[in-house]
Amino acid sequence: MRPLSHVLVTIVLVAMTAEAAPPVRHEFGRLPDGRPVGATRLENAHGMSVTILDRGGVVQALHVPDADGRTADVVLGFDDLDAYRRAHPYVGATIGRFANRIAGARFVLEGRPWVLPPNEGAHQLHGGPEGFDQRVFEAVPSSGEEAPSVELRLTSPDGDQGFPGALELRVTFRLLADALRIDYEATSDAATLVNPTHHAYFNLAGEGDVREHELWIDAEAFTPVDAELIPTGEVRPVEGTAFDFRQPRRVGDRLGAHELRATRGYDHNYVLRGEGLRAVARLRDPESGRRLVVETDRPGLQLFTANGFDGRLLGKGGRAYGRHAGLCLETQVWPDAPNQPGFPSAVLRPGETFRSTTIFRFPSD
Ligand code: FUC
Repeated sequence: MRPLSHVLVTIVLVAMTAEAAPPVRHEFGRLPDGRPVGATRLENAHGMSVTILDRGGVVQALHVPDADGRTADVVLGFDDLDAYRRAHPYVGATIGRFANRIAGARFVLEGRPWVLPPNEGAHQLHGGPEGFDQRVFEAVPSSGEEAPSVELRLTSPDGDQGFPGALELRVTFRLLADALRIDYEATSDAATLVNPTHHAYFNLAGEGDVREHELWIDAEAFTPVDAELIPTGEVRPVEGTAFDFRQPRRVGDRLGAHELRATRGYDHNYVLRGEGLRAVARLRDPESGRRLVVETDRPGLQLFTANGFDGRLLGKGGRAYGRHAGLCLETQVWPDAPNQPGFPSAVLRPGETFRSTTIFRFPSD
């Protein structure tokens, strides 16, 4: 017989934790060599759930209720592993080592030049031809004390995609009461670059496109780019341009502006105000009332409005993803930082631990 106090403690503990269901693991698919790829589903007591794939650290689905409790899947994605293995524009993926572009796929670090395999013309984009979006991470699910989570672990060997140093990366996805929190942690045995991000395409309506979504970005300036999307080094005020989201504006309002002609929409880095973990962007779908607040400790945010989508990309449930079917809010160090003297640093040195947090919050009030 257990003492009554023990039984009572057990009952209280069960009652306290009854809210957050433990993570559920399932097989999402198999790689050509037969290796299974797992998925972790996290769920909270407020009607939210998220599915995270071991391959690519992909957020495959993210269900969020609106004010009336109607739930929609607010990220673009695919139904099966084969679709993720085919070429696609980083849909829902964890990006590393270096998000966005490194001009000429080269940089100098501590006086030594490094040459990387390019994968966008002469440049390297999103970590190279075999970036972290294509890796199978080790998944460690946890019920957590307050929120269920899954930690994805990856060892990126010395020389991986041309980068120096063996990098140990941990990305923890945690489902809070009203948010998906992503924590990155990395160490390296040699000086290297680290600039991970998350490449979810959000659509708060769960259908159609995001032209009617209202967006606010806490940035007075952005980093203009050349024809190959490489920053010119300039930091330009958003005032009087199509880039100005200091007051909430419909995403579609200025998509036809001359400044966006070359990119056919937004594909630009914002210079975020402030420091530390702070709210940097807000997105709202007027139809459903669903809202997203992006909080991050990063200095930059890439707004990408799925400009090249043309309906040929078939997503979940066979839905054709057309132009502006979703938008990315990629928290990051500014693009090409390693080659731009005035830009924030992405250098990680041995003995240091890189830590960074981004929260995608869906306020319910
Ligand atoms: C964003 C953009 C790129 C690219 C990719 C799929 O990060 O900066 O231009 O199209 O997404």
